[in-house]
Amino acid sequence: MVNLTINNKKVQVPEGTTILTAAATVGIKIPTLCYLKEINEIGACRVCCVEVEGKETLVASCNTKVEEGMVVYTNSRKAQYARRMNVQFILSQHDYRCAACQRNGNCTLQQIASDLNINDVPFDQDYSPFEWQEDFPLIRDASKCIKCMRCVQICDKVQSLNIWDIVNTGKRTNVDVSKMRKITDADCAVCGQCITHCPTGALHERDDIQKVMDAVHDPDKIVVVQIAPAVRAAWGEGLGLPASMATEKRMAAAVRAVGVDYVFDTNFSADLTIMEEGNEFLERMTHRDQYKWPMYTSCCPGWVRFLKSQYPEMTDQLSTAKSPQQMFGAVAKSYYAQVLDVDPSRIFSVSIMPCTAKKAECALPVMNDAGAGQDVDVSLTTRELDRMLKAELISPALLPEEEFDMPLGAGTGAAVIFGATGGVMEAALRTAYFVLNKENPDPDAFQIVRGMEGIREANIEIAGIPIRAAIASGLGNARKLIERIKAGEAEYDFVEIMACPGGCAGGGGQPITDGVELADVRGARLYDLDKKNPLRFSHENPSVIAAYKDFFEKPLSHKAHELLHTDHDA
Ligand code: HC1
Ligand code: SF4
Repeated sequence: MVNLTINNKKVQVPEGTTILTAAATVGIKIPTLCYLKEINEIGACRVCCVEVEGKETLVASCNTKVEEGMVVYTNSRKAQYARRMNVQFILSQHDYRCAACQRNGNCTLQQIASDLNINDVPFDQDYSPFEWQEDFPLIRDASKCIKCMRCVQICDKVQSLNIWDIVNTGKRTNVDVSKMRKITDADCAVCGQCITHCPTGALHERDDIQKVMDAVHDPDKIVVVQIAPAVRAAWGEGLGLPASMATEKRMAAAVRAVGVDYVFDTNFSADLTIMEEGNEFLERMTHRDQYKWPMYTSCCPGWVRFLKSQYPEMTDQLSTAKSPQQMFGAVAKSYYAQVLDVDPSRIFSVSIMPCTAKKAECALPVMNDAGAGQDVDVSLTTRELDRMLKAELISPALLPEEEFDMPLGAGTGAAVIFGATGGVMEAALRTAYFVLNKENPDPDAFQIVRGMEGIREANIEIAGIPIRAAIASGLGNARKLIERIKAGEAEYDFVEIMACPGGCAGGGGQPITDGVELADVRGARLYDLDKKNPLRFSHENPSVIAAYKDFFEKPLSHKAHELLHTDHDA
């Protein structure tokens, strides 16, 4: 143990602890800006600087280790002066027109400037211009970048894609796409993890709210909205609603209050996905020799983009089942248009997703199988949902709860856990058990696949058939798993991969809570919703049963292939 004093308080911490962490153990808060625990501890912003007795210069507390007998002052005159000056320097290179910024009210730089009572910047403003390919779902606004390096490190260390790098030198130093590429030429998965870890508005999603509102106000359009499983676990965060208030039914009421025509649930098509993907897996198992193994889940578009760019030779190992988002879109403009007895071209299909990659997925040229334009016209993130509700002056706290519309608003507990890592696997195993044994298992029989570790394995036996399963979340973990498979060090039958750590609960489109990872808390909410749902098996979803009876006939039918499956090579 190491003994030191911080602000005259005696502190004892293990060797190797940083001053920042040591101070926190005795309740002393040091402001930080570029710091991201275990990912970015580079002391670049100098906001966490502190004075150490005997040292001439101030030190960054986030990456300076404690020493025996050290005497630290976190808020001496000198430290305070330097900290304020550093923030003022950063502001002088940042376009701080906060009122017109997506992160207004949720920006760490804005918060620190406010906390430090900075009300003027005594230096000339000099920031990089905003230049970007506007149509890409992910936007970098160089005028807001503070060179903290968090995005560089997240994409490199967690997602293993190295999309960002430092460019230029001197006062023109900035962060941009690495190797002088355009973002459209890089292998960005559009996972959005760099967005959720950016402390300012330098990275954000393309805002598509206006497209939705234009459709809402177009009398010829029938606006049909689907809401993804993981959105319900997080939408209240961006509005300051407590979890007890931010229920699924209040979310349905709030979205309806925007003026859309129907509020449906992606849980419906997550159940449909299980029917198609589960049966596809069993079909591949029956003709084992005709396929390469393992079969990979295909519902996460960040993961699909990753596989296609990093391991294109494995593309045919993806399940051909579309993601629930895309299945829903195709159903809305075919089966549901038929139910409503309207021309499918009148349907405007909107998804609300915890995800930025869904914006890229719905725009893929092949995602138009219903023959009425793109099957999903616009995909909004959870953050956009929150901003749209605010802009439409809707106060969810004042709204009574309402049901989803039917029939596409019915979902089971198996569907809602899609939003947590391991959930797709668990839902698929529940239904595979039923198909093979003609009876349901205990709904919690496969909870061995749950958890927050980045890579997990499970050996399961169903009706005497061994299934070797693996689950990974985070693209760096996906890469590790694939490399092991390629090297022959591991063999699996079925692998679930989600691009974001913790799955969609930790998605790149979720509300931003800087410095706090909430994927596990949100995931626990989804497991709770599963437990409370009277239906916990995808094959028991009454609307899915009706859709097969009235329209699709059976899983993997000709019509199902046409509308619910895709060719990932196309
Ligand atoms: Fe997901 Fe999915 S689970 S990908 O994380 O398969 O976005 O929530 O909607 O499509 O269902 C996201 C979540 C979501 C799809 C489903
Ligand atoms: Fe990297 Fe994901 Fe950001 Fe793309 S979206 S740059 S893959 S972190």
